[in-house]
Amino acid sequence: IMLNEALKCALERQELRLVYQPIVDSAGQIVSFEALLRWHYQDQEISPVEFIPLLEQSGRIVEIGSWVLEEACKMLVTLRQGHAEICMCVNISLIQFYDKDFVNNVKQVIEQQAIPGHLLHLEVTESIFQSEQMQVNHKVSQLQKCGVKFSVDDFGTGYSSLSVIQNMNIDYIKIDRSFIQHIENKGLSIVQAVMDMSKTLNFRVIAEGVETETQRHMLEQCGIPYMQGYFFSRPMERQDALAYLGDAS
Ligand code: G
Ligand code: G
Ligand code: MN
Ligand code: NA
Repeated sequence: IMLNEALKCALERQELRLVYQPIVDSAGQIVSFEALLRWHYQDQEISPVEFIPLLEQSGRIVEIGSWVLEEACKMLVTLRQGHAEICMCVNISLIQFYDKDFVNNVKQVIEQQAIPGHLLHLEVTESIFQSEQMQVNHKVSQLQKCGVKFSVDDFGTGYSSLSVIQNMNIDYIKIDRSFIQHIENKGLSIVQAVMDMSKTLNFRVIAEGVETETQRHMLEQCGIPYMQGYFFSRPMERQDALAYLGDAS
């Protein structure tokens, strides 16, 4: 309850900020950054795992999510100076996605920031596809018409049936880091199966949570085209991400 009260003022008090974690391709080049929300409250960093559910319960995730989208797109404008084709990945809560103004909100932000739609990747979880498939697919395709890409985050941890997966009209799947952690034993066949399935269903695959050279090497052997994780970089403050991209090129 206390955190809930404090959260109400977090945006006005400028306690919220975004950090950015790179995603690299098979040549090690940075292709995108994922924006991750941080809350600095009374000398502590509160994890999104704690405060996102509170924002979802109160419905304020819609307003905060819209702020995140705008901040991330402003950062993208800066990143594009010198890297015109770099992409920005933004996490979208289920509540935010289901909001009636979601599609217009996204369109508005990319128009205002003059961002080519294909540079914005929205990360959603499998759970959005569990109900009202027609409505969900309609929203997704309306934004895809503007070029916006959709990624399924934490793939493999939800409850999606194979038929739901087959009908997801999305662009990328991010294999959950739990499978990458176990890639040296059982995880490998899962990663291979996801890779095979993705070829048929036309998803591009991102491995998340890559922490070691062994994992990176095994994922490369599986033909995984994109990777993210502490092995490459932790999430960085805005200025550090800008410097990191500058140094990497
Ligand atoms: O960055 P970190 O590992 O602390 O993130 C923990 C969880 O919070 C992850 O599941 C991540 O997707 C989620 N998260 C981080 N930033 C955002 C955000 O801006 N919006 C939403 N909806 N979720 C976020
Ligand atoms: O659910 P989502 O994938 O959006 O979660 C992103 C979160 O995962 C970020 O908060 C980030 O801090 C965390 N993360 C990113 N890379 C790694 C990694 O290599 N290992 C671990 N344990 N966490 C990671
Ligand atoms: Mn994510
Ligand atoms: Na994830």
